[in-house]
Amino acid sequence: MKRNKPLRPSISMLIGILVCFMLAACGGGGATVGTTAGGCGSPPKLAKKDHYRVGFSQNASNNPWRLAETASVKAEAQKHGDTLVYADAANSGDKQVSDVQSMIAQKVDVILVAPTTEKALVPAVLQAKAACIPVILIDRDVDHTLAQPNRDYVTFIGSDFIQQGKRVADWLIQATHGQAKIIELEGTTGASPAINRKKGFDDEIKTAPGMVLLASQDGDFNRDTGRKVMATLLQAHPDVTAVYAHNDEMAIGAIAALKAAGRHPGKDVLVVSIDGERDALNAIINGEEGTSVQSSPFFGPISFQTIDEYASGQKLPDWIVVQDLQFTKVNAAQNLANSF
Ligand code: GYE
Repeated sequence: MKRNKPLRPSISMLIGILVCFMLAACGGGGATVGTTAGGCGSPPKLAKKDHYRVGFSQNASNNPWRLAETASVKAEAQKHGDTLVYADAANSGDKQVSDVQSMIAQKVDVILVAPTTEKALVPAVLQAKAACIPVILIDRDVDHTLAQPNRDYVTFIGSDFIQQGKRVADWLIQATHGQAKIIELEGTTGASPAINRKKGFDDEIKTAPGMVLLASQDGDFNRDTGRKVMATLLQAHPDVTAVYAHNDEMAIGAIAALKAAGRHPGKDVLVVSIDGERDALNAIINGEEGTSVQSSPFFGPISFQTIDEYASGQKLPDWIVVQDLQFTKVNAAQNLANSF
């Protein structure tokens, strides 16, 4: 009897600790668990080590851009002697959340996430924080009203998508002397590049009254979806003179749809897009595409450099901006060798 008394508080303490841990691991407590119970920093700190176990949650692998990004991250991990825990979410936000949860359960040191959409990955980002694991977002960002850099995650490394859209619009305004009837093929609804490439382009063409947006529809950043959406929109808008696709894959799909309908891409319909993949550079060289603004997929070196800087205690900016080139007839051929 006497011995039981002092034991009781420690059992309940143990249970308390266990519940806390479960909440943290399952993310039931969201951000508050990380900031109050965790005490590991906001965002969580990263202890300096010679080698890390790095999680990389990729959102899909069904196009050259994604494959190039994955290859870049894997190669750099190997170069650093780090262990990469890799998962491909196959375009599913739900799967990507559980991929990140699995990395949390495996207690990796740091997680690189390329989020499907701005909202879907927020719970996973907050759960990693609660479990004291720093997250670095690469290539796509999350919604800042729900999770913030330098608080819930370390930083976002990626291109300026608004600027990309604006650069495409500027090229098109010049090439058409400010007169075009445009179909826009949007990237995956809710993905940060889709939201911001639309904003950058749409805002810029408003500065030229002759630039008319006939239709704008989701093509899911996918070649065949782009082709199908283009074929449908072409029937409703046969007067189209320009196509703006949020990525090269959809542009290549649109070119196929235009040709199938007896149109002449590059002549009666100008096609412009973003990414700089090999097929688009070849389409520029053969005259079927006008321009592609680069969106570099080579995130390996910058991601692992950022991990090292963060572990050294360096204060990082909210956004590490990737600088992009622009490809036209002038430089497409000379950039083929570095394309993907
Ligand atoms: O442009 C596209 C890919 O998130 C920046 O996603 C990336 C975009 C890229 O599917 O091709």
